Amino acid sequence: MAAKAMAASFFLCVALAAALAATASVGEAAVVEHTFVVHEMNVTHLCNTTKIYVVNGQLPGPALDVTDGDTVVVHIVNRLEHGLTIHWHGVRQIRSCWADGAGFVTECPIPPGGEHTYRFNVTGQVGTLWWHAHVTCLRATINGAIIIRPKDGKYPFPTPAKDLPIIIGEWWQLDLIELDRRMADGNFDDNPLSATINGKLGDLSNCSGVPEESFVLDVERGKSYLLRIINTALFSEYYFKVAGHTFTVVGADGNYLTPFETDMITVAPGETIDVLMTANAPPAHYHMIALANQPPEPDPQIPVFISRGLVRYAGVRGDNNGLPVPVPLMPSQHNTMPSYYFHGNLTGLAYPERHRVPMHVDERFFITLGLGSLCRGGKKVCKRRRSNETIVVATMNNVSFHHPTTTSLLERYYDGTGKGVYTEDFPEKPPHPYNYTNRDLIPPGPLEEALEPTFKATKLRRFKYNTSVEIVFQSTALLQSDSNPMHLHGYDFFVLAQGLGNFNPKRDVKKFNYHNPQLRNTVQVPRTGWAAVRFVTDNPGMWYLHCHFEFHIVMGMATAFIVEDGPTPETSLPPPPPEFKRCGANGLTRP
Ligand SMILES: *[C@@H]1O[C@H](CO)[C@@H](O)[C@H](O)[C@H]1NC(C)=O
Ligand SMILES: *[C@@H]1O[C@H](CO)[C@@H](O)[C@H](O)[C@H]1NC(C)=O
Ligand SMILES: *[C@@H]1O[C@H](CO)[C@@H](O)[C@H](O)[C@H]1NC(C)=O
Ligand SMILES: *[C@@H]1O[C@H](CO)[C@@H](O)[C@H](O)[C@H]1NC(C)=O
Ligand SMILES: *[C@@H]1O[C@H](CO)[C@@H](O)[C@H](O)[C@H]1NC(C)=O
Ligand SMILES: *[C@@H]1O[C@H](CO)[C@@H](O)[C@H](O)[C@H]1NC(C)=O
Ligand SMILES: *[C@@H]1O[C@H](CO)[C@@H](O)[C@H](O)[C@H]1NC(C)=O
Ligand SMILES: *[C@@H]1O[C@H](CO)[C@@H](O)[C@H](O)[C@H]1NC(C)=O
Ligand SMILES: *[C@@H]1O[C@H](CO)[C@@H](O)[C@H](O)[C@H]1NC(C)=O
Ligand SMILES: [Cu+2]
Repeated sequence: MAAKAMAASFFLCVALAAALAATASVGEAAVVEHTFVVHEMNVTHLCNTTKIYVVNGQLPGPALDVTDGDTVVVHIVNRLEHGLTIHWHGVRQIRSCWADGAGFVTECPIPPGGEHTYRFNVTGQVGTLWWHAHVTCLRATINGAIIIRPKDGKYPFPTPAKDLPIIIGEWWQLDLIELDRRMADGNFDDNPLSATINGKLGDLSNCSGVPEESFVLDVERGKSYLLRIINTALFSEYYFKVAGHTFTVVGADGNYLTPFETDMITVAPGETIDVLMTANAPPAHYHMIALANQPPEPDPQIPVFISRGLVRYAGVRGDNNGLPVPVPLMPSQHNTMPSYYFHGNLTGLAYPERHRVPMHVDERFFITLGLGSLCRGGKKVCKRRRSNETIVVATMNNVSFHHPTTTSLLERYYDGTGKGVYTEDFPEKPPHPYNYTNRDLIPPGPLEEALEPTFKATKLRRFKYNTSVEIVFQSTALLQSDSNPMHLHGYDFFVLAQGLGNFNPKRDVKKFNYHNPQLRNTVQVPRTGWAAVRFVTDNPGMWYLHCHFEFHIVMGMATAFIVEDGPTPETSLPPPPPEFKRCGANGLTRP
């Protein structure tokens, strides 16, 4: 009975939410207001009914459709028995760090039954970003697109007939809160069942021969479509292709790119890629495929994750006029080079106020990304090399980030009570150099034993306002040879260069692109390779920096940057807004 009453009031709320999704004009800029009710929902896939967590009954969740300069107000109603925050991925949040929604970094989770309002401006960005839950695994189903349209309505490319998000994700049968618990306990053996495109598993997945529904994109011959491709997966980078068609890449992470023609795009978790696709093939049906890539053995292997959808031309019979539907030829899932080349071909489209690469560097970081291990049960000595006596963790410069669980770093910093919670000594380089990309570091190689012991700590780094920071991220082969999509909150950085093997300043600095580098919030650091980025600390606050592979976050591949206030109110973080709920409000801080 209680459940029934809950359900009734819930539906009322969803109706209310729909009614509240309103846009009100304030001078030129608008206020875009939404209510997101986060709730449980039963969904059946592959003959199994599973409880999932969604916003307003939608999977993927509702898109925020805004114009550069708008104010966004989102009221969150948490109907879960679990805490969560919502992060506005890629939104620069200039002087609004309080609204960043990074759990335990900028705020404590909204407790079960709790509510919270996020209010922020979208300024100087255009293209595609996205929003997602930021308390661990919930983001697999609690996510949606943020579409930012240009102020003057003009694109630096022919205006598409239509634009739509293409959200590549994963279908998890395992309860996501259970997955969370298992990962926190050092168990990383769980896998999703399938890839998804806009929530659909696609017809390559079936149960007792009944295929799953496929995502269908209906097109008209001669028209062009802006596909806003977003990878929301917890685990994998994806290759995406449509048979018989090519793409013009025009943007990424809410910034324009120099148009680039390709027949395949690659998208890592956290990245967005905007492409134009013109329906210029003979009218027919064409398959689209999203395929997860992964390093080959001896890296631990995951199953093949694939979702197949359809591009369907108007006027073609449902059975494709009796003809076979062309399928795109995909690279081997073990070949990660197409990702390397794809990212290597992206450059920024210069627009004056945002494309000034800082030519001097005040602080320089070289950050290794890899795995390490701790002895179970707090022991000092144990058998290493992926033995069951260890817990595998992830590190940056040999520090595995310890996430606070009852407090937020921003509040501690703002209140001046950070002592005992964090230190400000995140190292600018690894403690001692080694051959980072030596494949013999992958078990059962002989070399990892001495390097894998590590430790957990909440080590941050503090910057003065207006510091020019350079970071070279180095993916290592320590215990595994994954790539690492590194995401910085509150900033876009210039991606100056990438390379394979170990970064060598003598050789590689020459390759830096100061002319038209891409501006990104996420950089895919290639497998056993490196990427160099630069940014200026012009946004005060507490900014999470982490790998966007969920298991790497949970394992500790993270830190946070404190950016101090500048000299004026316009360069300082204002006090928390009135609607901000401090940790401990409602007596609930934990999920
Ligand atoms: C989902 O199914 C379970 C088991 O049948 C049921 O107890 C629960 O109330 C359902 N939840 C929702 C939100 O419908
Ligand atoms: C958003 O912009 C408006 C107009 O410039 C400003 O008054 C307001 O304080 C900004 N809000 C936030 C949350 O930054
Ligand atoms: C259905 O999914 C649950 C996990 O949510 C799993 O325990 C169970 O084995 C699955 N059943 C089948 C028939 O696959
Ligand atoms: C169902 O899936 C199985 C295993 O993936 C596959 O071998 C089989 O061909 C599929 N059947 C249909 C009708 O798609
Ligand atoms: C661009 O892509 C092509 C084709 O994959 C590749 O040969 C080339 O090396 C790439 N360029 C860069 C700079 O990565
Ligand atoms: C570790 O594995 C060994 C051999 O497979 C087994 O005997 C032992 O019980 C395991 N220890 C733990 C703590 O799981
Ligand atoms: C580092 O390891 C790589 C891959 O195993 C190897 O090709 C390279 O020669 C090594 N470099 C040095 C300096 O030993
Ligand atoms: C990390 O530090 C530990 C000591 O705390 C050391 O044993 C290990 O070799 C270091 N690993 C790396 C990759 O630097
Ligand atoms: C930031 O620093 C640069 C030089 O490093 C200086 O030219 C500029 O005026 C500074 N900007 C602000 C807002 O302090
Ligand atoms: Cu990573």
